[in-house]
Amino acid sequence: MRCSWLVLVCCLTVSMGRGAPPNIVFVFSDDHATQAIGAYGHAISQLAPTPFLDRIAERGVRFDRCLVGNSICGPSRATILTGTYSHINKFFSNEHTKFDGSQPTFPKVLQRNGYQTALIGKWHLASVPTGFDHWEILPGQGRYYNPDFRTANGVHREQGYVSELITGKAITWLEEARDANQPFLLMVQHKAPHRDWSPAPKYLGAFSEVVFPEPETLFDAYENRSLAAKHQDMTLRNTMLLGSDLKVESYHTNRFARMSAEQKAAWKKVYDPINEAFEEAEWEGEALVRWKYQRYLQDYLACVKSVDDSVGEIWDWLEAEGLLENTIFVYSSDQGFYLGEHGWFDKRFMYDESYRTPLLMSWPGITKPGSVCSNLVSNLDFAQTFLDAAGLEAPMRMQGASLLPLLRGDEEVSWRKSHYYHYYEYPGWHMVYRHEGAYDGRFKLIHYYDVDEWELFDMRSDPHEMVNQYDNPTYQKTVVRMHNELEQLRVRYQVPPNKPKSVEGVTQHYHSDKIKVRQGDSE
Ligand code: SGN
Ligand code: CA
Repeated sequence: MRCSWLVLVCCLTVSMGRGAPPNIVFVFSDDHATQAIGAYGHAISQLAPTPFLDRIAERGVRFDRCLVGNSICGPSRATILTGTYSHINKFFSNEHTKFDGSQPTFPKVLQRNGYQTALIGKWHLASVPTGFDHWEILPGQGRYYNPDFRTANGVHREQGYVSELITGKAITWLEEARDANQPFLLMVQHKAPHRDWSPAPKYLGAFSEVVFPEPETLFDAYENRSLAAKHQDMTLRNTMLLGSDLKVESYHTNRFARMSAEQKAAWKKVYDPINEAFEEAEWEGEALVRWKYQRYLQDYLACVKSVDDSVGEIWDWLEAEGLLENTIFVYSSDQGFYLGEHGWFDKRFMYDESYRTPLLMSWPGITKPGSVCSNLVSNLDFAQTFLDAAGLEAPMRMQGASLLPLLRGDEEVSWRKSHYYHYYEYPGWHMVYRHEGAYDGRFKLIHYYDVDEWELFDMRSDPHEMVNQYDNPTYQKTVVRMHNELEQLRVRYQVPPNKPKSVEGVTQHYHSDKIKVRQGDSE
């Protein structure tokens, strides 16, 4: 225990008038699209309900426009911890970066001010976590079946399914390690529903009979868009692998290396018949894309079920212990995800499905049950929100804003009118060109600066972002205004000038359906 009574008393005094500092339970997942959460009302989620996630929204606030500053795992996590954009926290991309744990983070501030802090699950920032009294993380991306965990004492392997193990560890920490005299921060960070979408034994085949509605843009031909949309390597058609992604065994020889005989038998019982039917059908072209889409969603949504269960179990535990009343319960993901929109999976683009991330927050007595907030909020704001809730000052360098006024339903609050985005990882997985942009809630301006191409979308008339209006004379006033907006955002957030690099000769694509076994799969 790191807190002294004096510190705790100071902390309690600071938050006087708000009652005891609240506990913060932050359940966080990886690549969870809003389309796959019942509370967001999308057709897909109606076929794969998420009752426990929906309960957070029923008791609290559903944020409809929670935007990420950089739609990729490590950078999003670095932003959440530090309350800063990538160019400030220096974690620009997943590749070859190590998070500098010496910088100010919200868990550190909470810890210094009387909070007990714990982190369990996916970390993906390469360095050792700082600011936590307890941590137990998955090395790298982590594994779905029988994963390794890293603690301060080294790495060990555990039998079981990753989401269930993480939930169990979180509840064990609450039961056994929590100090009832201190408020706490518990961060529960799931691997699911990240690629390769391997469901828990109990949910294997949970949706194999369900036919999910296809997105309107499944067969997007990327006309009227920049080169970036055409150049990416993240389509269901070409990039999604039959073996590792879609479980067709003949394309994948080493999936079972980590599984027990029992796990393997459960797996084969479900997938063998699906695969036999697939081999017989000999799908091609659009029919193959359609088959891939259904298989993708069936497994993705089965993974989501375990995350939903996790939320339910932790919530129920807090409620049974009488702790829920003074707990801010938060659910979010590191970014959104494409579930077939534009023919894609993965993220990275500033297009809506991966730019927008789920955010559900409940705080009894503060949040009005069932409220919806459509302000432009961001993962940049999480750190300041948690510190504000604890009655603590945020470090000056943090660049977001506390969501507390919005949680309280204060409609008069002055809030950002536009949001800044910047993606940096190129060349890299899925080959999405670097880009930055500004979004004002209706118009989105995007600059792919390595190829110097611009896009302007009118989200009101074109919510699926299919028509670039940048050169359309009708939109020229908006183009000028959005250029200004982008410049102002760059100044406000102290973004250094971009240094365009030629993309010529960069032809390396990471995937191909012809590759039967993905790199790094074997053990
Ligand atoms: C892995 C995935 C990619 C994914 C990145 C980043 N490939 O490399 O599809 O974009 O992670 O994801 S996989 O074949 O190994 O699954 S992130 O969530 O960590 O940003
Ligand atoms: Ca992710």
